[in-house]
Amino acid sequence: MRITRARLFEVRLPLVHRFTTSSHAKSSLDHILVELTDESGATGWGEIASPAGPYYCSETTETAWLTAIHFLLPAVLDAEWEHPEQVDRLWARVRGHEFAKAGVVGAAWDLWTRSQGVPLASALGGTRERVRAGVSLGIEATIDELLAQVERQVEAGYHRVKLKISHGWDVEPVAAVRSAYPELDLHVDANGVYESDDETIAHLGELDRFGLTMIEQPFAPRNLLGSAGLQARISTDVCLDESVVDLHDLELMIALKAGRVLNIKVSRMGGLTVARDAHDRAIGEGIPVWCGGMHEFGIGRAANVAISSLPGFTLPSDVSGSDKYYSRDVIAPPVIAHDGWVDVPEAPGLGHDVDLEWIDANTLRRFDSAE
Ligand code: OSB
Ligand code: MG
Repeated sequence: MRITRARLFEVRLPLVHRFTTSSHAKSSLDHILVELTDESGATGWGEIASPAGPYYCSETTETAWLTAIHFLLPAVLDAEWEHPEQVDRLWARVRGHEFAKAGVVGAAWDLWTRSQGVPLASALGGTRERVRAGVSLGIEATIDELLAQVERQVEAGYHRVKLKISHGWDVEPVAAVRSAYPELDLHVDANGVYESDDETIAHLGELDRFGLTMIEQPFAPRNLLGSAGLQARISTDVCLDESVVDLHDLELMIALKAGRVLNIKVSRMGGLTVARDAHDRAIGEGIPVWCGGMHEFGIGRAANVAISSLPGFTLPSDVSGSDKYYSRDVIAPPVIAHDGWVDVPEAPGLGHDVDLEWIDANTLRRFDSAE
């Protein structure tokens, strides 16, 4: 297969509900959609879901835009490959920029699976017909507002609720949600905001009494030793997100016992191929995995549904329906959750049509390798 043309669309969609994490707040998102065309004229789509600012990781929309145009697309244009697994090798010399890589390799997987007439999920090794969805709730202004959000998502049938925590917004909101929902599958995500000193470790240990499914990314991304220290002292499972961007990080997590659960984000790990390999490795170690989200538009969201259909994704993934975040998505039909379940499409590729008209109407800037 040979890519003859690549287009990028930087698209802005407003969020239905403002989202606040330990580092920042946002009410609309700008993601870059990648369209690759092969010599037959067939197309495939991927999504670069980088946040705008360098707060989750060092990438930004701007760095992804430039990296894709100057380094990734030139590496794939006119190169010959047989299988999307070979695409990462084309840019083996490019360090980092996982979100940008994930968008381009995602388009290659969609294009290739469409051309083979197979669903993306089964090409990746997926075995489930539907996947279990959970939701992630941001930091709210008050505990009452948080409880209202939890109520809405539990009523919608979601199987797990994750709460963002930070300094001054941790034990109290968790206690309130737990007392209102004693049986809820509940977990927390700190996005690396805490220091791994003894006092903080003791403070996080207070969360043990709430029976949380996990505490996600308590410390800074490179602080795997701190995470191992916490895991040794608390009974709740520690889950890593930002700390694991490649397979070497995963080996480090395993060797150091830095956590017992892995959040596999397709974007953070540089795309579907690495995400699948991380899943295979984690299964071999008995580490349960789930797919984390980056508030993807439908293209990235459909890729998350596909990877979540692999057998090791035994915990609910961040694959809530498009409607939780966007009033109209860039794919048709949108991703839909029924009672907290999302069906894995049987149609080839991502299994959704791209809504070019809506993409066009919301595009801030574009790039076309043919121009
Ligand atoms: O850590 O999981 C995270 C969103 C932006 C940055 C980091 C994270 C998140 C989410 C999104 O929690 C959840 C979703 O996409 O459903
Ligand atoms: Mg996280």
